[in-house]
Amino acid sequence: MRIGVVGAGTWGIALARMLFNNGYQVTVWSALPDEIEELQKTRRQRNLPNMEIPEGLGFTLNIEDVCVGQDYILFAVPSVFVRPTAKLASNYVTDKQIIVDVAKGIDNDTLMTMSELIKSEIPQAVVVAFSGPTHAEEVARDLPTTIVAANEDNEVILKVQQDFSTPSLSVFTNTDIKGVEICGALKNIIALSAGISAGLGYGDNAKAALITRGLHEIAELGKKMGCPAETFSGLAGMGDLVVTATSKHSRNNRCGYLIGEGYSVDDAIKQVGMVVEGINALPATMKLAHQYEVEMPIISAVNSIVNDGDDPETVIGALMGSNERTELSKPILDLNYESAIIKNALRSNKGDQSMKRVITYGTFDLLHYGHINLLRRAKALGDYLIVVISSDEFNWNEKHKKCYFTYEQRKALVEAIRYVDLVIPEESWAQKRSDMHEYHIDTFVMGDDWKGKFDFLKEEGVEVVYLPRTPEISSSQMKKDLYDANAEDGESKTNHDDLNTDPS
Ligand code: C2G
Repeated sequence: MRIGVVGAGTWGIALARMLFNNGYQVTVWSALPDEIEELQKTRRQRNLPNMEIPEGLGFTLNIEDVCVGQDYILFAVPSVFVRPTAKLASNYVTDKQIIVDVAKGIDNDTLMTMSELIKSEIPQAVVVAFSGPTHAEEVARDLPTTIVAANEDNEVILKVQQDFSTPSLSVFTNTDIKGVEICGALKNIIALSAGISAGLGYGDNAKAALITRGLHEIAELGKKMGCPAETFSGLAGMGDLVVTATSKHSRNNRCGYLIGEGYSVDDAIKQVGMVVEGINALPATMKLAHQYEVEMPIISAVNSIVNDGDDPETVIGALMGSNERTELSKPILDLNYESAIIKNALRSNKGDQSMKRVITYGTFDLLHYGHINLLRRAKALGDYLIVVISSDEFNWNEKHKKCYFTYEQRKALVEAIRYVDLVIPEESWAQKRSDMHEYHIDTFVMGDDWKGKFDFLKEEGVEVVYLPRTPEISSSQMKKDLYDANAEDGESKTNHDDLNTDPS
């Protein structure tokens, strides 16, 4: 197996050594003659002084040598050099040759991820993102490490998993390459924030908060970009974020620390002496947040410190008082439904296998998603749902409602809903008490527009639950909207007729 490594930086060399020791023929390319010369002479990478570069590991200044005839090309250049380097390599890459990219970042001009950038310069290649909690310093010492190989084609990442796994490197696969790369790029910014916080003298509590809420911001952006949530709680997300934001090895963390201590951004970068990808990723990330309309308070805070020169203490302090502070991301309707499912599951786990029977009442005319939300959550409160639908007579005599659909039609519609087990007619207000006994009801449910009206049913030994209505929809609203729309339509039709009078 032959592997060409593009880039002789810390990570490129650490991986090259690992792959060479795994029995592969490995050649490393750099654009910098003095870097190659130093590596060949000292057999050391300056940031990995304790790691010996094996004799058989080759070096070259000719990019053709690390492309032609290689089973894999490993792209390990800093994000800002990915495009020019890919341009350079594109003539030597053959069709479907696999490029494994370890550069993390977002291209500032095009907002492309690194794999998209490489693909745009080398369309014939298959590009795999290789990203996870992988400090080069630890890989250099063969310490146990995990990483994710990501590409839409599962066959490809299974092949990479097989060829790149070693006794100390465990490769996981994930087809969500976009999510993996967004994580890899943005976690560096959160690591900066963790460093700034520590540099300000804040403790682990603040660090944990920044990591947790920082991951939430990244996941929110990813969700808007269509990425599955699992990626963000996975190795490329949570894993890489923890290792970057809490480790002394992390340049982003160290750079942030110096900024928190009061160094200027430029001095902090100089002091770190290596590329700080979190700073490079800021402009593109702010554009993405704007484009996808995602609130990213922590990333915006880092941006204002790094790029607007705002005072770190003031900015981080403002984060604590940020307005939106809830962890409830789902609409309340789903939360009720899910908590009821969990309660039910717990009940059945406790061996309480008795069938829990739920009942609800309504007209259900012009069936809409507000009704469905109600029925779905009612069903979640038990195992069997009975829906009592107002008969035509009851509606007219008692509710003074003229339904669009007859009882039979409304019954057929509601019976077709997968949450509903039985539909019976509601013929009087008074039948509820007896219904509770006749149907052995455990729980009575109504939308909270009826809150309090049926509490008396507790005397019949049932639980009374009022669930939040779906606020924006109602049958009467639908009738009104349809009426108004028809009225408007009628007007426009009249105007239209005028146009048609001219035979020419
Ligand atoms: N609902 C809802 N969200 C909406 C509209 C309705 O949650 N946007 C709920 C109501 O709160 C009610 C059920 O859906 O629990 C049925 O609503 P209607 O058909 O309007 O029933 P209603 O006319 O309120 O009749 O004896 C009780 C009556 O029969 C209830």
